[in-house]
Amino acid sequence: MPPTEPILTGILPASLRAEQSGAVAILRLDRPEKRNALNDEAILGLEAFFAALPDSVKAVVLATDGDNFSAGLDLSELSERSTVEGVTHSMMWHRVFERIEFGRVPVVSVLKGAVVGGGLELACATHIRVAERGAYFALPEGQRGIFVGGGGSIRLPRLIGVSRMADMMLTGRVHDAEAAYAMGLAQYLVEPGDGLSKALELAGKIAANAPITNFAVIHALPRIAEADPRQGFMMEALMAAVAQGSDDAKDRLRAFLEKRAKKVTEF
Ligand code: 1HE
Repeated sequence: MPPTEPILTGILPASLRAEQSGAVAILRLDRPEKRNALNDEAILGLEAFFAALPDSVKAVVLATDGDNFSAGLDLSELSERSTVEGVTHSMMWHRVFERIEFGRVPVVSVLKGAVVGGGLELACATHIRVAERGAYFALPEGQRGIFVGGGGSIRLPRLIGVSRMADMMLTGRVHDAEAAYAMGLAQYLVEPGDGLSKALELAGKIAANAPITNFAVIHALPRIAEADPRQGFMMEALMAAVAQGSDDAKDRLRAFLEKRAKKVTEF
């Protein structure tokens, strides 16, 4: 792995820090004493990070300090909020998480310890989730008398279905990493402590893809998947033509035909 350099130090709050290693940026939630509970400062810090991402970054790893991914919404900020403030607050989370999901580069998250409430919603806004054994997944909103507000009702049912999400919210059910992996909450399951290295390995591969392919996977694929199939087929055809027409695609296809590229089994 290339050496890491701190980046964006001037714009990140104390609860976040970022470094860059080659074409991969590592953003860390750094408030372990509060289990990386997400206060407004952290959410706006995430937004600032993705807005200011250097052009040289081609993939991001979202990791955390301490033993947990995130305990979700910082409950100490919740109690005095009016209804209107509550709507505005939720819409702020939506804006920031959309910036992650529909940003410039793919994001790989490293899930360990608590992946709870808004922490799980944040994880679901990333593109690839690597879960360490020992991670646990829950939506305690039901028990706290609140509701998800970070896009969870949109993103979680796509991954696990409405019935499993309803069960988590109604009963407070906690899923271990193995169950979460089996139901599709995470695409990778690794041993405790191996999450960051796996995420960096994956981010390195992603960063080496043609930018047009990463763009298509982030921006076109989810829209096509949710479109009326008649529109979807057309969008797919157009996206395929745009990608195939790029110089990058032509170079890569030529490299394969001239036996200079890796085979599928060698990636
Ligand atoms: C917090 C938070 C938090 C911990 N907001 N301060 N999320 C929840 O309902 C989860 C609430 N947290 C917990 O159930 C537990 O903290 C955990 C199971 C995640 C971790 O337990 P543990 O034993 O490792 O830590 P702890 O001793 O409970 O917490 C350590 C400190 O972090 C403690 O503060 P301290 O000053 O007493 O040391 C906790 O108060 C603090 N802490 N979690 C504020 N969440 C957009 S809508 C999203 C809606 C939601 O996310 S709802 C789910 C909220």
